[in-house]
Amino acid sequence: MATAPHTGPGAVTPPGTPPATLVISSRNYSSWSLRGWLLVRLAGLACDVRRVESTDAVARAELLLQTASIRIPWLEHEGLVIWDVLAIAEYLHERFPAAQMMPGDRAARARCRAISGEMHAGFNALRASLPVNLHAFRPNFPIWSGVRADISRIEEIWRECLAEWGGPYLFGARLSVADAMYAPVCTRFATYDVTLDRVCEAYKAAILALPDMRDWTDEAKQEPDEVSELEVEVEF
Ligand SMILES: N[C@@H](CCC(=O)N[C@@H](CS)C(=O)NCC(=O)O)C(=O)O
Repeated sequence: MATAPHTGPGAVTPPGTPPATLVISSRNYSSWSLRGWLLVRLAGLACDVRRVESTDAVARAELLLQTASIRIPWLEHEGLVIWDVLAIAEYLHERFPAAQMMPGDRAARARCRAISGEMHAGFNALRASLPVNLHAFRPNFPIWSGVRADISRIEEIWRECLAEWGGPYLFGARLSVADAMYAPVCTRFATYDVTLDRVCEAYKAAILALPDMRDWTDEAKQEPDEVSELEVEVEF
């Protein structure tokens, strides 16, 4: 399903240029799609968004005709197909340096890459136990010890960045790739009513209040599909 191209104030594509396309799956359930979308918005790239159903066998076969990887999201831009959100982030940062998607300071940039990589590769307990579900609100959800360890580590990462770079975002006043990487964690913390310390709570609130997050969430709430495996209900 395509939506209107992004032509907002940050759009950098010259008029008349065919827009890029970001292929996503569910807005409600897909953390990776959300990250891809935020990265494109950070870059200010005018972009069509095409939503595909990757669990459908016919759709999967069609996808494989268009990209070497079945992984979603992927970005089509100027004849290239780029998949994997870190690759998309690095591509956009390189192609649109004026967007300053990474911090200007070398040490901050190194930290931004390190914590983005940590999110990309880890936090498996959190991912498995608290799936992204923007439709849902599950207060008093049981948080197992492995998930608690992931939450503690995320709070530590956020606290260090917010203390060192002054907030309100991880690297100061400008949003970065790292904020896009952790944005779905903020939605998880909201969905499962995870208690955070004051500093982390303020960061979560700042991310969830971003206009792009609100736009994405509004569209997610209009998506009719429900994936029963992800509608976790724990019984005691
Ligand atoms: N690490 C990948 C993860 C992408 C990913 O797992 N995407 C899921 C959808 S949210 C997917 O494409 N699943 C289809 C499949 O595994 O066949 C990234 O950075 O993009």
